[in-house]
Amino acid sequence: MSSAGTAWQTAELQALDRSHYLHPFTDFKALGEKGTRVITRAEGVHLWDSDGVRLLDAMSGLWCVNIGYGRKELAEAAYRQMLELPYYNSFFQTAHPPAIELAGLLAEVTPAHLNRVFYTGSGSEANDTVVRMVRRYWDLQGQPDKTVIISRHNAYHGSTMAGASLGGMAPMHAQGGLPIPDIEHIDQPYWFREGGDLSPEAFGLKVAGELESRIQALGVDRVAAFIAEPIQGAGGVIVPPDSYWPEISRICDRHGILLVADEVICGFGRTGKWFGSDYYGIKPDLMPIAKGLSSGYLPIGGVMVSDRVADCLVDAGGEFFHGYTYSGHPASCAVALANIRILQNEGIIEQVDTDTGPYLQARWRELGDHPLVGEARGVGFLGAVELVESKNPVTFFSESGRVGGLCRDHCFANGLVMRAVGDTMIIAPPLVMTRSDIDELVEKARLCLDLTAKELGML
Ligand code: PXG
Repeated sequence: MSSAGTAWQTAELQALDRSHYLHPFTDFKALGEKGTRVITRAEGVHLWDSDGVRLLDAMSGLWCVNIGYGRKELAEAAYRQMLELPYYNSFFQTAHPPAIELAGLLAEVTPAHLNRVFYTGSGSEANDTVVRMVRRYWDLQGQPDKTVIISRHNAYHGSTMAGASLGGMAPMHAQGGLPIPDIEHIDQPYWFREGGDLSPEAFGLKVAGELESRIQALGVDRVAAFIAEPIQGAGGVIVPPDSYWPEISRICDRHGILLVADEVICGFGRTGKWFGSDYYGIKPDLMPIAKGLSSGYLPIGGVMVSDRVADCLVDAGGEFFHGYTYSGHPASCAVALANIRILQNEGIIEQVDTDTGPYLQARWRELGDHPLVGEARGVGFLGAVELVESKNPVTFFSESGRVGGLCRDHCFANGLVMRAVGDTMIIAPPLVMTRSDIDELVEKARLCLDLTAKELGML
C-alpha cells in the first residue's frame, strides 16, 4: 500500500482490523463501531495517517521515540545485524557482540554505581525481572522473608501479572484478581489533586512518610524494596514536590531496603538528564529501562543492576532461573547502540537540558492562564495541563475523563497527538523537537483547549 493511502484503503483496513485485531487497553466494542485510525508513516516529529493527514506527535509514539522518526542509522543497524546474526540467545554461556557492547555502553551512560544489565524485551518484563531479582537478592542475603515490594497508587509499571501488580491502577487490579501477593501500595505525590491545604513541600514529606509507616507496620524483616517512577508518566505526568525524593531516599537507606527507580519513561533524556535518577539525585539499586533505550525502533528493555545487588548475585554463585528468549536480541541491541550514539553524538539530551526543554516548559506554562487549565506543569520534555471546571477555587469535573476525551478528540482533529489521562492532558514529545515545533505544539494545544471550552459553553 502506498504511504499516502486512500479513503477506500482506510475503510478496508478498518474492516480487517474490526474483524481480527484485539488492541491493547481498548474497548473492543467501541473501537469496532468507531473504526481505528491507521498510521502509515512518520518522519521527524510528524505522523501521517492512511488518509494522508499529518499529525504533530507530542507523545513520541508511546513515550518512546526519543530521537524522532525516520533515522536511517537505526534501520541500517538492524539490517546489518539481521544479515550478520539475526538471532542467537544468551542463555547457555553464549553471547554476541551487540549485546556485550550495549552492556558496556549502558554502564557508561547510567549512574556510576550501575554497571550491569539484565536484558528483557519490554518494560513490563523488566519489572517482572525486578520482582524475581529483588527476592533472589534477599534470599541470598539469608533473609528469605523479605518479599514485600511497596509501590504507589496510580503508578504504572507494565501490564504483565507482576507489572500490573506493582502498578497502582485500580481498574487493572480489578480485572483478574491483582495484585499478586506481597505487593503493597502507598499514596502518590500528586499535590494538585490530593495535596489539600498542605504546601507542596509539606505534602511531599507527608506522602514519602507513608513509606516509613508502611515499613514499620509490615516489619522491616518483611520489606524488600520500594519501586517508583521518578516522575509518574501514565498516571498523568505527576511531578513530585522537591521534598519527596530526598525523603524517600533517606527512608530506603535508613531501613536498608532496595530502591527501584522505574526509568522506562524518564530514561534516555526525557527530563533533560540521561535518567530521572540523575535529575533528582536518586541512587537506585535497580533501574528498569525500555522505550527510549531503542527510541522504540525495536522492542528491548532491561534492568540496570547496582554493584550492591550484582556483587551479591555474582559472588553467591548458583543459577538465577530467569530469562526470556529475546533477552538481548541482537538486532534490538544493535538498534539501541545506534540510538544511544545518536543521543551522545548529537548532544540531544544537553539540548533538552539547556535550550529546548526550558523553552518548552516556559511556553507550556503559558497555558496556565487558560480558563480550562488549573495547573500547567512539567520537567524537560514532559508536560501536563489539568483541566478543571473552575479555577478559583479549583473544582474538578464530576465525570472524570469526559472533558479530557473531548479535548483529545479536538487535538486529533486539528493535527496534534496529545494524550488524556482522565482530565489531565499530557505530552512527551520527541527530544528532537525544535523551538518552532514547540511553538506549533503550544499553539495547537491552545486552540484545542479553546475548542473544548467553547463546546462546554465556558468561552
Ligand atoms: N514502566 C513504566 C514507567 C512505563 O511507563 C512500563 C513500565 C511497561 O513497559 P512496556 O514496554 O511493557 O509497555 C511502562 C509503559 C500510557 C502507556 O497509556 C504507558 C506505557 C505503556 C502503555 C501505555 O501512557 N508505559
